[in-house]
Amino acid sequence: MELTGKRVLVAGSGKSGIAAAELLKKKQNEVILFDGNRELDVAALRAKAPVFSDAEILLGELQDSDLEQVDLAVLSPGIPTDLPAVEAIRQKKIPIWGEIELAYHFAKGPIAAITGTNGKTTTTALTGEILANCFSDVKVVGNIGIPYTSVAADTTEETVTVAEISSFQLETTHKFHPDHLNRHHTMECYIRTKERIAMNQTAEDVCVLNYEDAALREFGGTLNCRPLFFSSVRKLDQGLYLEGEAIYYAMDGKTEKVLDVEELNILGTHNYENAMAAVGIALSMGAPMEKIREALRAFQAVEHRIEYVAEIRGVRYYNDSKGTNPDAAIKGICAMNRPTYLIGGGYDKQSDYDEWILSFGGKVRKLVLIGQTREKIAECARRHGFLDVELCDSLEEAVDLCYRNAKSGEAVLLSPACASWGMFRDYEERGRVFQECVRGLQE
Ligand code: UMA
Repeated sequence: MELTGKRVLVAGSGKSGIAAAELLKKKQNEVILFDGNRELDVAALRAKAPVFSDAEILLGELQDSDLEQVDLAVLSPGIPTDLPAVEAIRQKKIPIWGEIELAYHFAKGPIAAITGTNGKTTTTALTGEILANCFSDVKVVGNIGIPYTSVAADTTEETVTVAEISSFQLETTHKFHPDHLNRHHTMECYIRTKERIAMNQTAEDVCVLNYEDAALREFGGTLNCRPLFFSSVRKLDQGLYLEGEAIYYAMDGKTEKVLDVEELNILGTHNYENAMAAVGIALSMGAPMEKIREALRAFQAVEHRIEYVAEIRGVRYYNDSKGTNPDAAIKGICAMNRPTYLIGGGYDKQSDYDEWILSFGGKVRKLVLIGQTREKIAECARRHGFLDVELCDSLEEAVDLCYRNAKSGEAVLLSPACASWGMFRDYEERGRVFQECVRGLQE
C-alpha cells in the first residue's frame, strides 16, 4: 500500500497513537482518532498532542458511518484485537496494522527485535548499548517506552534499530521482518503470537533462542532463518553458553571466552541469559567481540529490575519493583548472593505464591509483607514452613524494619511478586519510593 493521501483511523490516544498519527501526517495522510475512553477531555488531548488539533476525534464506540472511506486502521498495542470496534473495522475489510507495522513500513536499515515474557527490557537496553558501541546510528524503540513510529521516518540504511516487541504488538504485524531477533522465557499460552516475530525471516536472518526452553528449541528447527542458541545450563557446540563463572561463544569448531560474569554489573543467571542473548544478536549483526565486551562491562541494570540502589552499613539494597509476578520475583531471589531481607506483597492478581516461597532456598532471612496480599502470602509461607514473616502497613515501614534488622554482609530486596496497584500508581512509582526510603536511611 502506498501510504500517502490516505484516510487513516488511529485507535488509542496514548504514546503509540500520538506517534503513529504524527508519522501518518508527516507522510500526508489524514488522521481520524478513535479512543474507547469516552471520558477523554478532547481539549486537553488536543493541547497535549497538537497532531490531533484538526483531526476528527471519535470517543466511546465506533459507528459504521465512522468507517466510511477509511483506508487503514492503526491500533495501539493496548487495544485488544477482539474489541467490538476492531471487529467492526474487520467487517468493513479495512486493513488493520499495529503501530509497529506502520513504523516498519517507513523504516530503513537492519532491525534487531526482542520478545519474551521476562527479560525483554534488559536485553533490549543491553543490545542497544552494545550496538551503540559499534555503530554510529542506533535507535532503541518499542515496548521499552519509545514508540517505533516516533523514529521510523528518521532512519536511513545506516540506522540499526533495536526494538522491544510485546505480544500485544505482535498480534498486529504482517510484513514486519526483523533481521536479527531474540526470544526467551516464553510461556506456552501466547507462544503462537510470539512466533509471529520470525514469520517473515529468511535465510540471511538469525533468530537467537534460549536452548533451555523446550518449545523454543523445537521452534528453532522450524525456522526459515538460522537459529543461534544460548544456554545457561550446558555447553553448546555452536552458540553461547555459561560454564562455571564465564560466558563462552562456540562457532565452527572454535571457542572463545566472552567474559567472566563477575565483570558484569547485572546479577543472576537470568541476567547472564539476557547478556548471552544480546551478545548473540550483536555478533550476528557483525559487532566485534572487543566492542561487545566493553559495552557489557559498562552496562548497569535497568531501573527497577534487581537494580542496585545503595550500600548502607554493609547492607546492600536492591530494587526489583518490576518483580510484579511470582515468576519474575523468583528471578530476583535467585540473583541474590547474600542472606536477604525480602519485601513482598501488593495488589492481588490471584497468583499462586508457592513456587516463589519454595525458591527462597535458605537465602531469605525474613519476609516482610505489605499490601492487599500480605495475609495470603504469609499463610502460604507458613504452609511451606517459612515462619519468619512480618506484616507492615507501608513500604516505608517495611524498609525501616529491614534496616533495623539486617547486618553487614546481608541484602535487602524489594521484589514484591505482586502488582503495585492499591498502594502506588505503577511499579515505577513503587520503585522510586523504595529508592527514596533507602537513600533517606542513616549511614
Ligand atoms: N484504549 C482504548 N480501548 C482499549 C484500551 C485502550 O481505546 O480497550 C486507549 C486508551 O484509552 C488510551 C490508549 O488506548 O488512550 C492507550 O494506548 P496503549 O495502552 O497502547 O498505551 P501507549 O501509551 O500507547 O503505550 C504503548 C504500550 N502499552 C501497552 O502495551 C499497554 C507501552 O508498553 C509502550 O511502551 C508504548 O506503547 C510505546 O511503544 C507499556 C506496557 O505496559 C510499557 N507494556 C506491556 C508490558 O510491558 O507488560 C505489554
